[in-house]
Amino acid sequence: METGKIIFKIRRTRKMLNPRLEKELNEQINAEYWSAYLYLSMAAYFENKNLPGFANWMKVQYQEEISHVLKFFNYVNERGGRVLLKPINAVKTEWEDETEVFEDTLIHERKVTGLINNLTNISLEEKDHATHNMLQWYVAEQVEEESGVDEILQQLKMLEGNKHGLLMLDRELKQRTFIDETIKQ
Ligand code: OFO
Repeated sequence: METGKIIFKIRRTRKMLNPRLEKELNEQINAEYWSAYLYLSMAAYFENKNLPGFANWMKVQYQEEISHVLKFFNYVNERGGRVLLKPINAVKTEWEDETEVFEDTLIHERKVTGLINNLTNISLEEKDHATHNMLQWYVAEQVEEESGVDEILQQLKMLEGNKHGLLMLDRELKQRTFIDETIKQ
């Protein structure tokens, strides 16, 4: 048998990922990429407003989303599935103020939580316990995402546009650094 045919046969027999989940996981890779793109757009907005701390926070958020993409990417491949990248839709580029950015961020993260919960439900319906187990990392991550964003949003609301307070918060957000939480598991 020719080498190409052997590889083809091995690849076919290696496939373990449920086709419905393969499709849904590909959708989620796109959604996570869109999240990254959105946060980079928010970072650009803050850079333009001379708020380097806010911009830094969003750039770290961008890096986190890319790590979420890669975790799904690696998982699909590990299970013998096929990653098919789709186009990334355009994102918002202008906001009223810092509070509106974080309101949008919280709305977005709640939406992502819904997507993760939906994927988890599908993994249970399809009795795919490996995918269900992998998704638990994202379930926990979404709790952290929502609570971290909400904390900043509440602080912004308390400031009510106070410039000094805003600069203090900017200094605090500058401290955030990227830690790849996906490799801890
Ligand atoms: Fe990937 O957690 Fe935010 O979107």
